Amino acid sequence: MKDVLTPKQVARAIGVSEASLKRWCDKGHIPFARTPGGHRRLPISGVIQFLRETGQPIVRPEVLGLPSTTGLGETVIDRSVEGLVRALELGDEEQARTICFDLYLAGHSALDICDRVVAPTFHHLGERWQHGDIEVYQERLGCEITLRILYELRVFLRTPDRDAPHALGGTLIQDPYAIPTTMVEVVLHEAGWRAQSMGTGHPVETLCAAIDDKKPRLFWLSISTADSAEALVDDGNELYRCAAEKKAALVLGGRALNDDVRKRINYSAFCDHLQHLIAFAKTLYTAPEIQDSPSHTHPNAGRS
Ligand code: B12
Repeated sequence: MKDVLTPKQVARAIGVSEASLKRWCDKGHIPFARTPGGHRRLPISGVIQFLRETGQPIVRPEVLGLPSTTGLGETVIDRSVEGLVRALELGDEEQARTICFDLYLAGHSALDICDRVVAPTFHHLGERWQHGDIEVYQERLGCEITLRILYELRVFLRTPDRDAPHALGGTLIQDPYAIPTTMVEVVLHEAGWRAQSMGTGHPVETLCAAIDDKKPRLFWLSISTADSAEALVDDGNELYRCAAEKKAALVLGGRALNDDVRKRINYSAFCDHLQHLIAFAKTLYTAPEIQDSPSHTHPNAGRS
């Protein structure tokens, strides 16, 4: 995946002349920076936002680093789960990327893709593994592919403002589940936060050290598994103490956070889904509207 593109590359990808492309840049439809030599350079995130908002077809997606089948996938979110399950079971990375990126290009949010496509896909894969229908390697390969897709999706999103609040999070020491904490990072980033997942497997002391050092406005803990409810309650309360001291909101979520444990932990918010997290995060910070967003009509509209 290329982070920055030339006008020529983007023009080839969408099948227009370089001159038209440069004109759209100069009119503010696509953001760009100039090299010291004065050449335009277009961040992929701005190009993707332009394509989403205008519905401009992509004729050569591979030029943008997208799967060559981009545009041929499912754009109805609820029908995508089945296809993604199949693609991940087969280890078909290009197909899995096509499904996720087509949904995003069709205007679905990363939030919806995570909550309504990726999470149910993994719930299905878990059931299929439990019933002996798929091998462990298929589930694990599916995780690796999905993590790569989430990192790519993050590159497509608008870069948060420099002064946007910082969010930090991860999982505790016995919890190896990487997808949920990565998804939290992606959806907070989409909501305009400077969000960073620190990954999995942290002793609570180092999470507190991170809060001390980085002073995030929001700290999330994703809890997918716990060896002992007692240890989880102790760690959760310790984390809340550290977060409260630094005035960070502590948000908890994850499949292993059952009612019994939750009632014994202090927290600022508890969320079943990422959608709830974003609703809560908006009470703390709402990203300003983009001033120079491209027009919602096709840039060729009205031209012969
Ligand atoms: C992938 C996977 C693994 C991988 C994870 C690899 C990786 N790098 O992440 C590995 C190989 C580690 C693994 C291991 C095991 N697994 Co496993 N695994 C799964 C699987 C298929 C997907 C997990 C996942 O990523 N789901 C996707 C996420 C996004 O969905 P989610 O957790 O529901 O998250 C949503 C919400 O909870 C919420 N959320 C989550 N976190 C947060 C955080 C915040 C802040 C917020 C706001 C919201 C939020 O938002 C998300 C989106 O809507 C699940 C099936 C399932 N139902 O999830 C089984 C599953 C969890 N595993 C299971 C089992 C049994 C195991 C093993 C014991 C297998 C074994 N015998 O070795 C081990 C145990 C490992 C351990 N230490 O605990 C069982 C657990 C059963 C139970 N009784 O709880 C499950 C349910 C499969 C099944 N159906 O039997 N597993």
